[in-house]
Amino acid sequence: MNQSDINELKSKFKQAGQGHVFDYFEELEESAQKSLCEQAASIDLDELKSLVREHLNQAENPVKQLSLKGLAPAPYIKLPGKGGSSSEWQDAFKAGAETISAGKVAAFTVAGGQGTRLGYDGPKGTFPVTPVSKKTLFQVFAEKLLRSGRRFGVTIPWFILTSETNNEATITAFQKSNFWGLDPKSVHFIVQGLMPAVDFDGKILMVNKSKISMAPDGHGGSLRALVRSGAVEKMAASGVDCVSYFQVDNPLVKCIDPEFVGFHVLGKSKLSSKMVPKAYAREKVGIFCMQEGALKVVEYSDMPDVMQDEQDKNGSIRYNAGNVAIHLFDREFIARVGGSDSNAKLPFHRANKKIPFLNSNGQIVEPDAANGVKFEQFVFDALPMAKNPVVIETAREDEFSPVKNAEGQDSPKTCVEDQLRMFARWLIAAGESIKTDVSGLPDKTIEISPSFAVDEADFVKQWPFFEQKAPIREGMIIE
Ligand code: UD2
Repeated sequence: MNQSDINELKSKFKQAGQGHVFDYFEELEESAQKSLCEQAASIDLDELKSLVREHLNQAENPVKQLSLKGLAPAPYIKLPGKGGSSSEWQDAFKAGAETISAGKVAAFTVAGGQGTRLGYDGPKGTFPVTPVSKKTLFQVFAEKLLRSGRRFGVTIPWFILTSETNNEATITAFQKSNFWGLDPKSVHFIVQGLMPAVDFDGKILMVNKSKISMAPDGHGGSLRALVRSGAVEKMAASGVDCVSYFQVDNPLVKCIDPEFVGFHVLGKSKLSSKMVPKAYAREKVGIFCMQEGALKVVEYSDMPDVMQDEQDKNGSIRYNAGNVAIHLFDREFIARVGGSDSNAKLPFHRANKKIPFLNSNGQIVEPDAANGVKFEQFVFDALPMAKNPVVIETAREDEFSPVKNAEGQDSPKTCVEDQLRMFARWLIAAGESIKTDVSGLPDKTIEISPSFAVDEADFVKQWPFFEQKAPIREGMIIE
């Protein structure tokens, strides 16, 4: 950046009422000046201005309450054992298997989050999760993709969303482990975008004299990151039409699920999703709903308690379809929502946070209470823009056990136990006997490697080829 570019940048910030960003510019060393300019240049001031107007100028724009008008539970395709049609699921498997075998499906993991709740220092994907060999989340996904690739005779491309803070550490973890046997050329890291944090008057917060306070733009930002990074073009060039999206925190997820792909393709859907029936009425998950003919996810916090507690005529929870953040995106739809269509942008949500900042006396302040706002996009806000959205049911015990908290619910302990129960079910389905308690937890700590089998049906097929079967013993790893 030459001097005239710098002057132009400064004046743009001044005009936008954000001139304070450069208050200490003259006293900075050249390298710090350079990095501040780079940070500043990455900010879309027009976008920020409209966000501040929409979210912070309450006099002009009072907080919009979610309209509940016409809200109804979303329809979904039920599992065969729960009222769905077996033949429909078989047709879906066939269509999905064909699509995957044709190389049209890529995996996409969002792993840009900060993982603060887990209290783990490092990219969440490097957190060990399996019961015996303590494989990390990334290794579990890598092995699932290897196995699915072998099953369908293709190499499945894998796109991983990282953030500026964890990108390098993520890549290092992959390199150290030789990509767990994946072809490094099939793995693509994408750094997600950042948004500036602002105070309650809409002024950009500074971390120090040379650094703007920026935060990842939410998992919804993954769509524009896929476009901006050229990943969508890469997908198009290699014939990928369908992107299997999942979060880094859930090792149970079927990264590549033929039935899900089949329903998506047969339904000509632009964006498909999986639901699990809520565990209890006020479970803290987003809920799939219909409104004015469009599918959407309503966050539990936006849904009044009475509505969350509503029951249908059978006495079941009426708003039952919990969002587990597993989706299939049509590639062209990503291109539209992530870039080319200015009428199809994801909205930003406001989150009030405690954000350390540089005050007007040039001192760094650690606030005791929320003092500022971060802006994030949510991926499920793309749903109302998607044609023919499909929602299918999945069983919680087979596909959803995220690691979110250090203890209690959704913790490493619950996740290990859920994996053990699932492995026991697979062994029992394959004809083995294994002792379990009433919750299905086996009396032995065992592990089935994802490179051996990715789901129950796959396991039942593979099991006859496993040589040292009996007895099922403590610490056994089936791989
Ligand atoms: C999300 C959903 C919730 C439910 C749940 C299922 C929201 C607001 N809520 O809750 O409805 O579906 O997941 O597990 O989404 N991430 C990024 N970049 C970011 C922020 C997040 O990549 O800027 C990734 C993060 O690494 C993780 C995922 O997105 O893989 C979810 O993020 P979270 O832990 O903030 O979402 P959570 O658990 O509050």
